[in-house]
Amino acid sequence: MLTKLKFLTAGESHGKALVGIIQGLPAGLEISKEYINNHLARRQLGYGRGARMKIESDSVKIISGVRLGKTIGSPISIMIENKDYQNWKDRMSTEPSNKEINKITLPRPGHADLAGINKYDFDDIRNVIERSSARETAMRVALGAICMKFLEDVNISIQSRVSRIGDVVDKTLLSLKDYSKLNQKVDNTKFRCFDLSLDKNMTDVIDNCKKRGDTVGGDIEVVALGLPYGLGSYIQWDKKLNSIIGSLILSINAFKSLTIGSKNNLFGSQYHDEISWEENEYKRLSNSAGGIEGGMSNTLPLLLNMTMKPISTLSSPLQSVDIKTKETKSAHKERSDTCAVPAASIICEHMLSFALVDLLLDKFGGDSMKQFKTHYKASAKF
Ligand code: EPS
Repeated sequence: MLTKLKFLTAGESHGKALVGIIQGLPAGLEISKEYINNHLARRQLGYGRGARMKIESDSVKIISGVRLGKTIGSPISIMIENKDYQNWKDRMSTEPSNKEINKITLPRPGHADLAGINKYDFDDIRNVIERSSARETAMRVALGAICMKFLEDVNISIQSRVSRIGDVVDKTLLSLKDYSKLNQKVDNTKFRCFDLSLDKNMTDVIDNCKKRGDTVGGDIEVVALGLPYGLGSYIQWDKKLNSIIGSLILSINAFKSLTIGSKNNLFGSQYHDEISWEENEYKRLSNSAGGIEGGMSNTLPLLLNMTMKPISTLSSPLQSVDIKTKETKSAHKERSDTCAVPAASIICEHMLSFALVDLLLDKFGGDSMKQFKTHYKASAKF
């Protein structure tokens, strides 16, 4: 449902590399591989991740679309090499092989395995595992980082926090000031959780899960600040800001729900955000709508809450059936994460960045950053 931007990712989890292309960004946006790498490093953090993050130090190669540190309007293509490929060369060879390669035949409940082999007529679940792995989200963050730079240049910021791991909930309600410095506060902490006193309980949840061979999910809050009136539209279903954001966020691996604004929607009189006129501008007495009314941004902070289910690869596996023999057996197990909720909060930020840049370009236009900024300055309303 993006209309100005197009982006694609490719690459298997243990293949040679992840590859990404984004098209539609204006010329003249300053971007560097160091800037993108800083965003990638944030996705690699968080307590509860598996050994893979110790192998990889995700770093991008810019192949095209950028010249002398600035975008030139052509498709931007980038690549992240998988260091772990060195350990998978035979199993992940793109050439036919005479070597004996073990097939994976025990689908993991909750993963793409069972539906995937039936859909594509595979007899080896490895073919499904490789692309359905959340490894692919590294490329989404890398491409999204370029959009983040665009947003930064027009004073729009996206921040996030983890608000639940398992049954440990951070109930802190954040003020506008808290939101504006959220990443500064939570980046480089163990869980990206605002209330640092919950670190011990969250650590215990993950350590206990790991001991049991289990996994655990959680909740994430993402906020965007500095949006003008009117990103998105009420005129058609696919133009609504909420539907565009929904399709991007719910495409993230293991994401099961998204709420925009308040969940407390029993009575209209309590829910809706009353309007006042102060100091020559409209103000709101609350923000239950989470910054979206009628499918459009209304200048208030965009507030998103999402739930990530527990990861489906368990080291004490659940019941499954061998796809070859039809015997009841334990599901396949392999290295994975106990919890990836902190990393997922970074992925959410970057998925949101595609939606916001697309809608900014849709509303204000421009083939160069200079044109875009001129249009934005002249007509954006706050
Ligand atoms: C991931 C890399 C993967 C997993 C995780 C995400 O590495 P590996 O499979 O080599 O251990 O840690 O993938 C999953 C959670 C999944 O369900 O596939 C990454 O780079 O984020």
